[in-house]
Amino acid sequence: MAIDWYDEFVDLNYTPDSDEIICLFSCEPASGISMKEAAGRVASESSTGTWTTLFSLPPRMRALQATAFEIDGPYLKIAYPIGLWEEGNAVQLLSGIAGNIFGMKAVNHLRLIDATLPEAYLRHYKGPHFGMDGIRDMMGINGRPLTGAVPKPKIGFSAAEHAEIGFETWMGGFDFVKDDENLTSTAFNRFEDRVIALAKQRDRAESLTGEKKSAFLNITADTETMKKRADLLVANGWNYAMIDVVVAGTAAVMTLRDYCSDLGLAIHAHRAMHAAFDRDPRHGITMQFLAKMMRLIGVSQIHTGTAVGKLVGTAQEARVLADILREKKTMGVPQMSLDQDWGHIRSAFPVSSGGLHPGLVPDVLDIYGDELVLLVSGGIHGHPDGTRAGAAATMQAIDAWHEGVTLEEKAAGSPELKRALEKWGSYQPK
Ligand code: CAP
Ligand code: MG
Repeated sequence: MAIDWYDEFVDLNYTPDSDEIICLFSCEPASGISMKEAAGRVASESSTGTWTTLFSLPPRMRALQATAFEIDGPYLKIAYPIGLWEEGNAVQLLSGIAGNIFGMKAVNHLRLIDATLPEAYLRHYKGPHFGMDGIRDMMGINGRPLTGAVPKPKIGFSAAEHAEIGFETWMGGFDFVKDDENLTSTAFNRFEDRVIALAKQRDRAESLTGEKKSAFLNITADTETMKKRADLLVANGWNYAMIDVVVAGTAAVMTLRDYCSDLGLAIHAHRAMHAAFDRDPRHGITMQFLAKMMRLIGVSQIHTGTAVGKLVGTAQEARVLADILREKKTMGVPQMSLDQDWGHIRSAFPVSSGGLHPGLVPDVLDIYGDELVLLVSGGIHGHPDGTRAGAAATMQAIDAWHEGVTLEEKAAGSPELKRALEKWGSYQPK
């Protein structure tokens, strides 16, 4: 008597239906387990199966079984019938295709690389409230990246000090002041105080510059508190909320997406904790899949790396992430991503941040182009002449890239950029 039925979840001649979700995994089977046996186990455990044959198996269940249909070296593709998935519930999708399977003894390593979501699945999601065009219209910014900075040190300032640094950032030419991922509402910098103090400085900067200024204020907390903080943002004239989406969780992001959308708030998604599961190339979940989920749910923008800054991530990965977020139709890159027709789902901005300074701006823009949110934080507050000069130097570096001149050539007529290059040159921090 057969003790298990995993092989019923593998059919290398199977052609998926157009409404099935297709997942790409990489897998290293445990010793004594073939790739085909591992594929059956992954498809089984992420759909209807379990470790043993069952006393009874209603025939209709077979219509819900996933099918491992392609094995190419360590890569495998699995098709999931649409009936497995609750309409509009991204949390349940994760429980299925990114749940138990990572702990199976049959695999030494398993990595969820990407998923192709069919229209039959996409139709239940709203996606980003604004899209990149909507954000640009809201801010009145065209023809260049949106720019922002986090006050540094990343936590410790009072609300008043934070707001003063914000003013200097805006007066240097930046569009946004961003809270850092670990700044929420602390004894020395209560969220309410920061919202109000920064709004006053914003109004000053807007009246002095004639430009729209905004901020990514971090509402991250339990969901009910996040809703209250979103209300406070709107009451003080803000048009963005920031959420640490990985630590807050997919369910919370789904709730706040609709809540913020009703309030007209865009969502800046910080991805802190992502490297706990996306850094090891052999195991976990890629940033590509996280970016796809967050666009699907509907954040307005999410961090996607710099390639040249202090945090891991290659230029190719950054380009793939940018396509997943920005394009109407994403073309898959072998072993990195799958094709995706986004249908009605609006676009989202990639955000490049982490160890950047004016000397690295051209490298980042060579990767992303202008359709980007560029965050330079230590790279402006560490400028020899202070925050405002640092922001100005960064804007001069963006201009240099647009003009097709080197930073050194630009620096000849841009004193703030000159001073930045004297300190950092093209140093790539680690
Ligand atoms: C960058 C940053 C961001 C990282 C996040 C920091 O500051 O504020 O959180 O960019 O990483 O705290 O390090 P600096 P990623 O500009 O001073 O480095 O963008 O890869 O998610
Ligand atoms: Mg930070």
